[in-house]
Amino acid sequence: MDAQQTTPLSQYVGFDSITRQIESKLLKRGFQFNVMVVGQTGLGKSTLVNTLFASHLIESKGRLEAHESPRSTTEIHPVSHLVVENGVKLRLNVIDTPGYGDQVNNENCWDPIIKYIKDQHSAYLRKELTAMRDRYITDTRIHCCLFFINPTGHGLRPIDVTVMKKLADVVNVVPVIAKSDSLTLDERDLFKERIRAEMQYHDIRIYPFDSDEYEEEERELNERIRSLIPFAVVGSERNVVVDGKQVRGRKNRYGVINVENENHCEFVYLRNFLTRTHLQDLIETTALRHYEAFRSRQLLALKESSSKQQAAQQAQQQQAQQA
Ligand SMILES: Nc1nc2c(ncn2[C@@H]2O[C@H](COP(=O)(O)OP(=O)(O)OP(=O)(O)O)[C@@H](O)[C@H]2O)c(=O)[nH]1
Ligand SMILES: [Mg+2]
Repeated sequence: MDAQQTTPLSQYVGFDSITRQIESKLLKRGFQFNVMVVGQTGLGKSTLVNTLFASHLIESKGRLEAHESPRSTTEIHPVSHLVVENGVKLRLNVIDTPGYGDQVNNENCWDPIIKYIKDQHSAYLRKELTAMRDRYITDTRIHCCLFFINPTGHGLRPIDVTVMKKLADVVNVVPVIAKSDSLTLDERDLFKERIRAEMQYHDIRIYPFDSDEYEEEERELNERIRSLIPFAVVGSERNVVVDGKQVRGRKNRYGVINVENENHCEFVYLRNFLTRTHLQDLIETTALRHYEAFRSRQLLALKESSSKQQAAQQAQQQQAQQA
């Protein structure tokens, strides 16, 4: 007898509603998104994060008044925030890091940052491997690392090349040109081109990656994003008034830079990219590419050490028998 029975196609089964089922489940559970900011000291990392997610996620101890002393991030500092938009929950973790590169000897100054990223992977793996694992593992893996480039107009510093390469091995790296209000539009375009060429030359593989798994449409979008990267951004924690409206901006002697104006800078491109077009893919790529690579390396090492242990035990037993 044929054990496999097929339902005639004329009979409606209803599994096509699965997309709605998945969607409503995902929406109810919400998304966990972890972003890290990395770069040289004083490039506006803390400021940009506060601009991106509007509310002051990172305690603003900023130099808002001239007499205040400048704040500086001194430790790796994760801040959690729950953002709700149209009933969709986004659990956002922002990991601010201290600027590097201002020491006489900058060797290995990136170690704590790389260690932090790897530690999140091993914490996840440990939870995955426990027999009584939780139904949902809290995800603290870094999904996106915004890398801040000094707006010198010249190019990348050797230390930036080193740090970016190390980061790209373990996390999705998205480079941005910091404080881009200090460049003219021509300088900015030239600088962007130069950075892209340098990244290619040094074989720094930044996000988004090209892969056959993407649909044609996604590949085209990624191609466009790659031609825009590094996003030239401006950050501000203060509102200024433009045409009677309050906007996020920076006011100087010559006028006002409206952070959200696409003619002024590419802040809006970065925000759309992070929150509208690539949020889910950044999360997925972290799991499928970076975490998977870490996981297989760890499991292989575990297997090797346990087979070494076994071999040693066998040798001991043999020795004992011979004695
Ligand atoms: N012109 C200009 N200044 C900026 C911009 N973003 C931040 N700043 C200023 O730069 C200074 C340093 O900003 P932070 O956000 O503290 O820089 P950071 O990179 O977090 O610094 P560390 O934590 O010390 O590494 C502050 O005075 C900011 O107001 C920008 O886009 N343009
Ligand atoms: Mg800071």
